[in-house]
Amino acid sequence: MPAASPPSSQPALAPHHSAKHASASLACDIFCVVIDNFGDIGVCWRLARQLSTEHGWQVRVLVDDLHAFQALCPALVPSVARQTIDGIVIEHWHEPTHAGAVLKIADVVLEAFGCDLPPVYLAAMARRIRQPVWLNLEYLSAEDWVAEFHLRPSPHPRYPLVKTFFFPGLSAGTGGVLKEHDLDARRHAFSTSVAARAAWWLKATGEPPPAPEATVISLFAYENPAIGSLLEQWRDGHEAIILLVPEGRISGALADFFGLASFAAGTQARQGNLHAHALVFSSQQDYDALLWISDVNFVRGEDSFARAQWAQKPFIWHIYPQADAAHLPKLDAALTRYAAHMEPAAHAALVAFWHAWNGAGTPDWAHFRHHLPAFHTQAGRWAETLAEVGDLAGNLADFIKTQLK
Ligand code: TRH
Repeated sequence: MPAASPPSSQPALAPHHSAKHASASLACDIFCVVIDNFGDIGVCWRLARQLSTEHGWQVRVLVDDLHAFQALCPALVPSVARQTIDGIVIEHWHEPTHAGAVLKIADVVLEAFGCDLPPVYLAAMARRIRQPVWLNLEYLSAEDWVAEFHLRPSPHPRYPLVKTFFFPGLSAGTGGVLKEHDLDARRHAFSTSVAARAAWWLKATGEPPPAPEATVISLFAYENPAIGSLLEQWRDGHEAIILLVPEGRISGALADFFGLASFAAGTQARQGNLHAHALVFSSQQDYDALLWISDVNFVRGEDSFARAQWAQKPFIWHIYPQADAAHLPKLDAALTRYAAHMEPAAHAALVAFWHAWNGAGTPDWAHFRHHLPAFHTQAGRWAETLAEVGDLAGNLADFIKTQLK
């Protein structure tokens, strides 16, 4: 517990929802700093939506970059400092000392990925009559140490507050990853509806669905030196490849390959057996359909990596690169869990391809392609294994209940 209470002559703050803490309608503030890309706000937004819709919490998201947010939530207006979308209050956290339009402390305070709470907010947390439950939501990692550190408390050095570390993970004893209650039902409904799939193709590419024998691949990745070789292999291979590329960091490589000025949404290009479409970067809710419609998914970072697992399709992960190659043990930890129990030849092909896509060697599509049926079986098996960990929002809500008793 804390070493000392903060010196303060200010009055204690009354909680929003004093008496009925453990009741359904908890107030929750999520603080998010966007480091880069879309994963920080992507995870926070998905969690916010789930806590609101499935757990009935009153959620507020304070985020420092509304433009990144708008990319995956098109209803958001970046110039508006405070707005409500789908029942969730969104505030532009415009400077580190800013703590929302009014200083209100929620029952549950989530700081995402180690961002520092505004000092004025932290001080008010300590003054609140009933202290909030304070969590730091960490980045996802499949490494063994995660279960050991999940839910570890960390007393604040000056305030009588305790922060708890909440670790997402892929194994028992961790917080799991986000999965909405209705996700499997939506996936099943889409995947079995000829009309829904045809409508998707028309909207995304302006074309009807491809021939059933074509292999459909979605490509969401950072810049990647291996892409040129892979595009050549797809172009020169024996099967028709339909490549679906949401506009982003890999688009420049597609433009170079096809000799185009850009590979902006709406562009399509063919060479040999490769037919590539540049797609609009969709809303976050619509991204799942791209994973469901594809036979193989290239994903990256954190949130799309998790969604690919729930999509139950073979996938290749471009892990977020870190200094000193700190990401490589994380890549291998994920492979160790995901590919456990695969037969050796398929296992070796998967490991080799993931490694090549992350900088070690040249990806061999024919080798990978040969094992697609095994990867498909594994994808379904793995989703069942991962579901046993429980979904992150549910695990988090369960933990909060234990703290508010
Ligand atoms: O954008 P990312 O590379 O984010 C990364 C990681 O989270 C990484 O761990 C973190 O350290 C770094 O950001 C700062 O990849 P990620 O996590 O998959 O996030 C992408 C989000 O974008 C995800 O929520 C899915 C969403 N998305 C759409 O909404 N529409 C799209 O068309 C696509 C392709 C993605």
